[in-house]
Amino acid sequence: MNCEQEKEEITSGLAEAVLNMDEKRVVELCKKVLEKGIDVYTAITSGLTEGMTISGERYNKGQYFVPQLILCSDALYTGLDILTPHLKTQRNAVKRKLIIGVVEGDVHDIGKNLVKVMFTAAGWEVYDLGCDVKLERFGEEQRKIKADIVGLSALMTTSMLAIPKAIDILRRSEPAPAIIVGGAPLSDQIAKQYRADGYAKNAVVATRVAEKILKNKVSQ
Ligand code: B1M
Repeated sequence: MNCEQEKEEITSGLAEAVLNMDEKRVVELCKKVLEKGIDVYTAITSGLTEGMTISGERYNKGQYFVPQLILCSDALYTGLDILTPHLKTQRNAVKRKLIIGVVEGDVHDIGKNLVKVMFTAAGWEVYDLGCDVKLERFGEEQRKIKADIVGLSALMTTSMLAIPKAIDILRRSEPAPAIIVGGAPLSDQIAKQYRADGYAKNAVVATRVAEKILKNKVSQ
């Protein structure tokens, strides 16, 4: 087996191990990622995250149930705990600040946690408010932290209705941040309708969306 094949096998093995709820295997493979100098970012995005995404799809199809999802997420977090400290963090001259949280009524925080990992790797200072965050809190934290961007996450068609309300609160806060939104029921179109500054389909593109918004702000 050549080196590329081996890297590919370890990465897809990570996805499989998350999907199979196999924490022991996740630990073994994460150690291999580090030993063999495999890109940690790829191992997280194409390995661990991919496994969690497929487990969600299995749930949608009625192939997995809540207990399996919880075990899959345990395996995902075990892997993130090992790999995240080794993620190459970009050193930026100016540290951008992000506040992120899942809106009230919603406890789905796996996606939000992955978005947080990506912003941390991109050199941002991240303030994580957690999940089921009372909407007023976004405004209160913004007044204290003065973030460049606030990220709002929602995973349900019911909880996403809180997003435009959170946006109203944030628009009235001083200084008003740029706002990005994400989560499975959202789309570019809904984000525009809610008057967010940007929408990110997944954790990988989220940092790019944020950087682009800030660049456009400067050039305006
Ligand atoms: Co629930 N759940 N769940 N759930 N759950 C969904 C969302 C659902 C679609 C399942 C279904 O019915 N098919 C459905 C919502 C239906 C709707 O829209 N109305 C649902 C439901 C109904 C519920 C409960 C109400 C079930 C019940 O109790 N009857 C309950 C809700 C509790 C509550 O929130 N008040 C509930 C509970 C749970 C668990 C606790 C068991 C668990 C969550 C564990 C946790 O997060 N700590 C869970 C899970 C795991 C899911 C599914 C299966 C998977 C979600 C996930 O983690 N995906 C989900 C169905 C599905 O999506 N397939 C479902 C993997 C993750 C990597 O992807 O979260 O999409 P995702 O994040 C992506 C992108 O969306 C994006 O980037 C991430 C990474 O690439 N992204 C952002 C997310 N946030 C972003 C923010 C950004 C940018 C990008 O910028 C700010």
